[in-house]
Amino acid sequence: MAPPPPRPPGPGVEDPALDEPTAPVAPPPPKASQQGPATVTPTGAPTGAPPEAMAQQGEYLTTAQGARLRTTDHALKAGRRGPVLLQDHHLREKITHFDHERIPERVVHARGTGAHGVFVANGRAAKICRAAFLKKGVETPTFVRFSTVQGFRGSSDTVRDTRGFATKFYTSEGNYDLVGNNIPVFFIQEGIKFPDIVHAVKPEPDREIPQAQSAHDTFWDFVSLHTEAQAHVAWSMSDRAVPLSYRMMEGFGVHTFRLINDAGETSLVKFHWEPRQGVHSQVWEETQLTAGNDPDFHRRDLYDAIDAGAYPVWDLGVQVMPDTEDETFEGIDLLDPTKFVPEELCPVEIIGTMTLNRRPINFFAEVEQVMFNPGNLVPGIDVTNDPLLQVRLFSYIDTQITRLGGPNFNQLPINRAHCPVNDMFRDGFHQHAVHGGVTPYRPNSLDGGNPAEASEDSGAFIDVPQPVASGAKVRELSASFDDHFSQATLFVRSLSEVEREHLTRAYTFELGKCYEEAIRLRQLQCLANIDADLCAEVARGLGLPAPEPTVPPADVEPSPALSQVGGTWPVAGRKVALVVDADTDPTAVQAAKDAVTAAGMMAFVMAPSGGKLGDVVVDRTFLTAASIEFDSLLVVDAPAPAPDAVPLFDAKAGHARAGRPVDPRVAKLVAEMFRHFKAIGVASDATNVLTAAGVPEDAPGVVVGEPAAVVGKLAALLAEHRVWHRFGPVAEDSD
Ligand code: HDE
Repeated sequence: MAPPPPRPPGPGVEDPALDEPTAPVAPPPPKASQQGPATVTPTGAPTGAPPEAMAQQGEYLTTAQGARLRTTDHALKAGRRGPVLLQDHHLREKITHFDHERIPERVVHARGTGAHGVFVANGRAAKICRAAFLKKGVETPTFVRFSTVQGFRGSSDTVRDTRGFATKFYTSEGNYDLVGNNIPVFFIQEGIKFPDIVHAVKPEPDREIPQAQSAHDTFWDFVSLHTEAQAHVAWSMSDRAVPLSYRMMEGFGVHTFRLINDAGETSLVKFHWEPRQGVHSQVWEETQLTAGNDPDFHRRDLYDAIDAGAYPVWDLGVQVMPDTEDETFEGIDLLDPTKFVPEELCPVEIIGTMTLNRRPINFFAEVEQVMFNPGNLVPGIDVTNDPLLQVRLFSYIDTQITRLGGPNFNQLPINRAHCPVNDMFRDGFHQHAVHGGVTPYRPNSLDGGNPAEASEDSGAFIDVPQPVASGAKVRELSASFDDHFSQATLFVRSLSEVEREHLTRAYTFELGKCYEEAIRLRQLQCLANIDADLCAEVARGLGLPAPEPTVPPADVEPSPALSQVGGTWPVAGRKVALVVDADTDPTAVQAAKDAVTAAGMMAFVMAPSGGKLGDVVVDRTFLTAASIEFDSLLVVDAPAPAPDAVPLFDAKAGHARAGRPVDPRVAKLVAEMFRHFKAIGVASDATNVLTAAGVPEDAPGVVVGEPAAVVGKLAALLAEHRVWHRFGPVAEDSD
């Protein structure tokens, strides 16, 4: 029988737990890789304190006022067994602060991940743009936040959605924000419709479901009624909306911007971020398994890669188009954000490179509190009259007033400019600056005339004096905005066969989740106007008739640059699982690991249980790892079933096929990776895992041999991302 718990000390008896104060310990220094942005006051003066001094200071626990505390574990009570006293000021400050820890999440793009980086300009933009940070060799600190759009802050990373790609450049002329997406077109042409599309895609208001999904009636109701959304919808149904990682996404500024050079000449540009890692996606079943296995998959992937030194790199490019009076290029209205410019018509010129090399010290302080604003511009970059962009210029400041609790959000360390700021804004909630002087107005005589107004020569931001069209005030758009289908057609016809198959399934899946037949029929009508074959295939899947087009599908030239399939990419940073058994020879494991690392990839040793094999650390166990985590797999040794070690898995199921029995979790792992088109390597004497998984030894992308030799072949397969021809010319992912 267990001994009775000790009695609490009686009245007047000292509690021994309170007798021993804890020994003083210095706050942990920030890791070298986690230094915050330079700390300056909002007037540009150094604070004199390093970033970490803004947080924990000294060795002792204190109140918010700095008084050292005797304990933070016991409230002040009227006697040991008595009520808690209102007098306990520390209890009240602690609970009050906790009560207010949460801030409103972003109304869109609530779920996100951020990292610090550096941008280095190659100077090629200097001929079109006067911005200092684009001059050759200039290095500019950056902070990037990637996000999903529709889900809540706690939603899963791998849902079908557009991804945000927002970059803050801390330039010497002020902060420049490029607040883009991973899809180059947008759902709506006018910002005034933004609340409507967001209401339509967010969980339906009666039951607040589904979470982070577009596969529901209100979304498809909206996009089939507002047919301008159809181009973006086509991208959203493609593999672009299920990226494998944030590292493997393109970014687009979406809108057309106006650049101005030192000679005062202007041009119209579209911004592109091109990942050196390639543009890669998950397959549909993989996204769904990931949402359950690791909802933080993209966040973890980014931080794991940075920690491993596999820093992701993007080239920044521009499509440069002449600034003509009608603001069109090759018949494309450059003010219409539902249109993109194919790279074949206007190539992307690379103007610099960004490397993300540092993760945040504190997620809330940096990723949650960072604010982006398309109106944060620097001399040389200006906006156009795109009616979506114009509304964004209002929204992003406005939303922070609620989200960050007042107008002083620019003073937060992550949002501060790294150049001097002298703005005459004063007071307001959460004012951090102690502004000197008496004249937050100008001109003034009392503060010696400070601050002065800059001229163009001293670096002033000058709005491009673009002529404004005269005419009546109207709530209308020009006729060129009426074409709602041709770019959807262009996108659909530019996909490879396997991508097209994924697209068809996505439409069929999403519309199949709608309850209202009228909505499905209306969207089929839109598909008929985009591409008759696509419409017929989706209609067949839905069991509905394919309608005739109301507008004949456009006769468009495909843009091969839009396909993600058919090239080769660097394999640096790709993840390979090394499957071993509890008694595998550690020398063989180390050799396989060395071969993977030498090829520039990341190796994860996966064994039946944790610990070490000889000197080799086990990174994952069969219980904790899942196929979705890895790009490829190498079975160094076939693990036998170990029923005692797998209490959460039915060890009797799954390994009863021919051959030596195999741990069923490994058979499942191999089967999933095979279905997901991933390259699989197997040691010559471990082919029974293939038998157990039902995978033919001679299937495409399955390599059998000595582990070290297999690694080279896996790397070559991985360079093409997936073995798309595994199931024949048209891919069969399993959904
Ligand atoms: Fe946004 N958008 N947006 N958006 N957006 C926000 O700003 C808005 C649009 C984008 O990581 C909000 O601070 C309107 C296009 C990104 O913090 C909000 C319109 C594009 C992010 C807002 C658009 C974007 C946001 C929510 C139509 C691609 C995440 C919180 C006129 C070019 C930024 C916030 C981050 C965030 C409004 C359209 C990209 C409410 C009104 C087009 C990447 O202000």
